[in-house]
This record gives sequence, structure tokens and C-alpha cells, in this order.
Amino acid sequence: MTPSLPQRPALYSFRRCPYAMRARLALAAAGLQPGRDLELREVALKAKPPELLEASAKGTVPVLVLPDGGVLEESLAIMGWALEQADPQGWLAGWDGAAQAQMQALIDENDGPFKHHLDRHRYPERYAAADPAADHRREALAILRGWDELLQPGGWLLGDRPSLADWALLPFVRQFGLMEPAGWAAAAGLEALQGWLDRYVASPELAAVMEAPWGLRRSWRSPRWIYHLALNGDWHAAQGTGEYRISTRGLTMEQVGFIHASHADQLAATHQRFFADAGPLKLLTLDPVRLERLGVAVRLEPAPGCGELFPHVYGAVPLEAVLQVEAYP
Ligand SMILES: N[C@@H](CCC(=O)N[C@@H](CS)C(=O)NCC(=O)O)C(=O)O
Repeated sequence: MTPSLPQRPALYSFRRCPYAMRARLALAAAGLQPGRDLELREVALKAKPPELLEASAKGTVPVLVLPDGGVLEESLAIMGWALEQADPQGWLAGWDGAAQAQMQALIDENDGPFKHHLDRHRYPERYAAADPAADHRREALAILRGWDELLQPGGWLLGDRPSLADWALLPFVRQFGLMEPAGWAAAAGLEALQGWLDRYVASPELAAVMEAPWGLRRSWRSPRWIYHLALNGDWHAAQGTGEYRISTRGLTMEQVGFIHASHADQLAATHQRFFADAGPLKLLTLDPVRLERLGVAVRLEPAPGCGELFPHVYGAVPLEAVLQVEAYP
């Protein structure tokens, strides 16, 4: 085993991504728990950690990295893996080959044409003006009417109990419904589907994957990045000048000779030691590779007195080396 492999499966997720939601739904249904059975690493899509990109160069979430080095980089593969571990609710178990083929066909229709129209309806600015969002809404609704018909006899896509297909499609239909809630509630010919979505939105299964420990609002802190606590005013000033030059609370880089930073596992103690009474702060995530590329050296050096090694940044931090800015604590 190489040192970079996780001891438990590591799931790279993004709380609101429908693909990641379906993966979390399946992992939770299998009885797995973050912290105990796997490590959940919430990512910001604008600042993907290097560990994710090394495991899966295509840079989408969800990705599951297994302790044996296996990498599952498609949401459906993660759902399949989860259900192989345990399938107590029978999402796949108990359905015959024909039913499983129908599930796959529904998922293909969702991930292909439905998602295509959903994106063009949702983000018209990203697509050509000659391709109006209203057309895509109409096309998406036509697909939804087909699913509505399937639901009518038993309340679920394949009959009277939910299967893999229901859980794989629901996060995407939710996204469609959320785009125009009034229009969705008033849409004709979708009564069964509206009821199906309402049950999902109110379900404990969805609530569980949108809250901790499955749905995190804070990004995972990579051990390859370095972190700096900034007073709100100092960060604000840096945005005006294009670079950040404060070393630590009340001291400039010129006074100290470098800018103090911490590794992820040193952050809480740094906060406690120097900023506990400082009020609201900004936590800057810095990429040392990007800093070096911009000509700013980062050296690991012992803190005076204790000898613990901390990253020290030798030069002003250009804003483009700041990957993320969050309120802290
Ligand atoms: N086919 C992939 C699609 C996953 C996907 O597209 N995820 C989106 C987020 S919802 C993503 O990671 N996009 C990359 C980005 O926005 O940078 C799967 O099923 O897992």
C-alpha cells in the first residue's frame, strides 16, 4: 500500500451535486457511516484538492477511493459498490434481469437526455441563444411525463417499492422542480411524479445525506495545502491591492520576514494561540505549488521555542494563489 492511499474508503463529494447525492444515498442505504466506515471529503468545485485529481483526472465528483487503490469515478459505480456491501432495502436485490435492465434504461434516459435538457434550461447563459431554455424545459417535461406514467400503478418507477432507479433519478428531478417551484407545482399531467418528489423531499433518507456527517458545508482540508488566518479587514485590503502581505495578527510581512501559515492539523491550535479573541476571521487556503510557480517560496521551519515545523511563505501572496476564503471558525 502506498502512503497516499486512505485507510478507509474516501468519498469526494459535493453536498448539492445530484450525482454525489445519489452516491451518498446508496452508501447510507448500505448502512455505511462517514467517520466509521469511510471518510467523507467535501470539495469545492472551484478548488479541487490534488488528492482528488490524482485519483481521478477528470475532476468530477463523486469519486470513491478504496484502500486497495481502486478508484470509482462514476456515481453509478459507487452506488453499485455500496449495494454490493449491503442492500438491506432491496434497491437491486430481488429484482429480476428485466427489471434491472429497465432501471438501467431509466438511468440512461436521466443521465443522457434529461440531464441535457435540465442543464440547458438551468444555465441558458452557457448555451447558444438560438437554443432557447423554454424548448429544453418542454423536452424535459416530455421525459418527466413518461416517468409519471410509470409511477401511476404503484407509486415507484418499477412498481410498489423503490429501486435503484428511483434513488438515482430523484436528485435530478428535485433539481428540475427547484428551478421554478410554482411552475412545477402547477404543471399538468405530473401528479404522480409530484407526489413521488414530495415524498423524497420529505424523506429521512434525503435529510440524512444533506446534513452532517453525509452533507458537509465545510470543505475538506488537504494536507497538501497550507492555511492562513486573516483579520477580515486585512483580507479586505488585500483584495484592493491584489496581494496579501500580513504575517500574523498585527504584524506585516516586512516586520517578520515571512508570512505565517499552518498545516490543516495545526490550524485549530494556531487559532487558539493567537486569534481566540479576534472575532470573525477569514481562513485563506493557499496552494504552495501555485505559490512556488508564482515565484513565492514556502519553507517548513521550526517555530521559535517549540520546534514544531510550520510553513512560512517568503513573499506577498498574490490573490491567484488563494484557493478558497471562508469565514472562520
Ligand atoms: N458521470 C459523472 C458526472 C459527475 C458530475 O458531472 N459531477 C459534477 C458536479 S454535479 C462535477 O463534478 N463537475 C465538475 C466541475 O464542475 O468542475 C457521475 O455520474 O459521477
